[in-house]
Amino acid sequence: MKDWLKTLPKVELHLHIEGSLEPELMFALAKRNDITLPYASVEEVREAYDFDDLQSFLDLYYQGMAVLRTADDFFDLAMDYFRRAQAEGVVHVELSFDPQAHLARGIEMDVQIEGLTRAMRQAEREWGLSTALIMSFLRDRPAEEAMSVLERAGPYLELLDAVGLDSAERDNPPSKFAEVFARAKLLGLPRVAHAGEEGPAEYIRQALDVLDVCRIDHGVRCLEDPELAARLRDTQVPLTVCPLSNLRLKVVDDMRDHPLPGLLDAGLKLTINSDDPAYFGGGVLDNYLACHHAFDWNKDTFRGLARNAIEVAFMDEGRRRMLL
Ligand code: ES4
Ligand code: ZN
Repeated sequence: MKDWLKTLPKVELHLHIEGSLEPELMFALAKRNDITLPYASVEEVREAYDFDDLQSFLDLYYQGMAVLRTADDFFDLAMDYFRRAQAEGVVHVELSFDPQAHLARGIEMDVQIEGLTRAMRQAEREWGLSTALIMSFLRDRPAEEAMSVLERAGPYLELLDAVGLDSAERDNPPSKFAEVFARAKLLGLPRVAHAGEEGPAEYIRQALDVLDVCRIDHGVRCLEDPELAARLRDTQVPLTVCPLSNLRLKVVDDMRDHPLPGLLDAGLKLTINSDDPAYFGGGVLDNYLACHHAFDWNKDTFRGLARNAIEVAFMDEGRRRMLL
C-alpha cells in the first residue's frame, strides 16, 4: 500500500510554507544570516516539537521562521519543500505564507514574494509541479493590520491565487475579518479560511456566511453541528483535513479517534494535507499513510480523496483535465 500511495498523484492544498522549515535548513539559514538559535542541535529542535495545543506550536513556528531574512532564504525554503513533495508523488502544491509574521521582523513583502514565486517557477520547470500561492492573514492580529497588508499586496495581486486566515483560532472568529475578506472579494481574490480546528463549528458557518470562502481549512469539528454538516455535504464545500497536525496539536488524542471516517460517511468533500510537515511528522504521503494505518481504507477511498483535491485546486483547467 505504501508504494501504491506513493505513486498515486497527490495534491497539497493546505501547507504553510514556513511550517515546512526542516531543522537542518533552519541551522543552515541561521549560519548564513549570523543568527543564534536557542538549540544546540537538529535533534534538540525535533525534541522541542512536543506540543500541547495550537498555541504551543505557533510559539515555535514564529520563532523558527526568524531565520528567513532574504529572498534567497524564502527560495531555499520553498525549493526544499518542493523537492521532498515531488519525490513522494505530489503533483500540485498550494502554499500559503504569513506576510505579517515577516513584516513584523522587518522583512518586506517584495522579498517574501520574490523568493517564493521564483521557487514556484523553478519547481514547475524542474519537476513539472504546478503550484499556487495563498496569502494568509493572522487572525490573532488586528483586522486593520490585515487590511493594510492586503493594500500592500496591490502590486502582487496577479501572483496570488487566494487569501486565507490562520494562526490562533480561539476567540478570533471569522467575523472579525468581514471587511478584509469583502475587500479581497472585490479585488477578485478567492478566499479560504481555517475554521473548526480548535474553534467551534460556528466559526465554519461564519467563514461560509461572512467571509464567503470556497474551502474550509481543517473543519474537522463540523460534525458537532449536524445542520452545518448537512449544508457542507449539500454544497460540497471542500475541507482540507490535516490528520497528523490534528494528532500532534491534540485536536484528537489518537488517530483512531479522528473524525475522518465520520466526515467521509457524512458525504463531505474531503482532502488530505500536511499543514506544517516539518513540525507534525511528515508530508502528504505520511498523512495518507497515517490514514491507511488508522482506518484501513481501500484504494478507491484514497483515489477519491486525491481526486477531490484535483477537482477543487486553484489550477488551470488544462492541467486539471490532465490530472483527472
Ligand atoms: C497553523 Cl495548524 C495551524 N493552524 C492555524 N494556523 C497555522 N499556521 C500554521 N499552522
Ligand atoms: Zn493550517
